Amino acid sequence: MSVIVTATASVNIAVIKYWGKRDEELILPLNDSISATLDTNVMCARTSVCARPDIQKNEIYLNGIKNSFDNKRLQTCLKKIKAIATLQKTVDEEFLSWNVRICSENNFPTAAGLASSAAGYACLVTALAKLYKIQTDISQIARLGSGSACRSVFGGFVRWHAGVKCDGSDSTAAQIVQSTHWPEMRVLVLVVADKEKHTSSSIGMKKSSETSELLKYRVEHCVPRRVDEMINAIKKKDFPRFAELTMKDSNQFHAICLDSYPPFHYLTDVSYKIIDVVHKYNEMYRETKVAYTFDAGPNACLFLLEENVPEVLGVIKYVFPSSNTDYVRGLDVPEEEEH
Ligand code: 2P0
Repeated sequence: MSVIVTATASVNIAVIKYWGKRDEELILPLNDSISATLDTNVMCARTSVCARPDIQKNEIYLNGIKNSFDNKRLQTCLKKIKAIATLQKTVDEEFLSWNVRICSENNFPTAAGLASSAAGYACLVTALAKLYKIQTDISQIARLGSGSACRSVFGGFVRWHAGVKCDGSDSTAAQIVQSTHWPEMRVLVLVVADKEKHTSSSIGMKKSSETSELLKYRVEHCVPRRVDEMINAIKKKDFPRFAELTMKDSNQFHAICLDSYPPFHYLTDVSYKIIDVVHKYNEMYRETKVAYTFDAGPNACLFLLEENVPEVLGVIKYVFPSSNTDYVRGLDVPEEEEH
């Protein structure tokens, strides 16, 4: 006897960044954040979980390679879901006592620093919730795996409410609009480097929370206003406003990294070149047609409308003649129509 379930979850790209925790154990953020979840099959994780009485110990395989299950965040997610299943009596006790074998795969290069943990944990938690048939807000459980994972539980544009409670029960994600709301929106992912980042997000956030005055200012004065403006821009499909807020928020996040002490940085010369190219392109048209955003690494995500994709790709090819566009994928674009 065995039970197998499979789930998928996609990478999300933050347009209002999450940076800094008020509680490291419960992964509670200092501020609300907003992201776009890429459509299924574009850049996603696929996880199967098998429960069987003859599995001796819990096991996890990532992209076909056996990893250690001795991972606190992974164990927390499994424990939490089993505890809810026990409480809700959704499955019998014998089934709950069986160990699990988890197999997770990404359809994009894990090493490229493209937020694989967000899609991975969102997918894992979705699969486990399905296995144990629990009915609950799973974004809160995905958050315990990796903060930004709570946003990948939903499609379209998503807001992670920081919440105010100490137990984290109001720190949860919610969809702002479905992915069908803005069908012309595209994302180009420019892989600048596929090396491991030198300062992990968790360590970087801790350093910034402890030392950056700019982070305090951002949390109090900038994010609340930007979140409202961003939601408005998304709902009205106001691309220039959306784009300006996205770029300013990315720039502020990277300024906070430099304002931390000792400072750290994620952007490289190539990242700065991309920033310059985007601003020059927008200036040429006297209109904001493309926006960049960078996470905890040098890779750029460009947001733009579908009608501008061919020209922008041409510009990228011109500025970076050796670039390979294999990994350039779009929001809402089915897999077979890669650019
Ligand atoms: C974001 N990042 O909003 C921001 C922008 C990176 C830069 O969320 O410690 O991997 O697991 O909560 O979720 C990366 O942080 O960190 C992140 P943990 P996570 O997407």
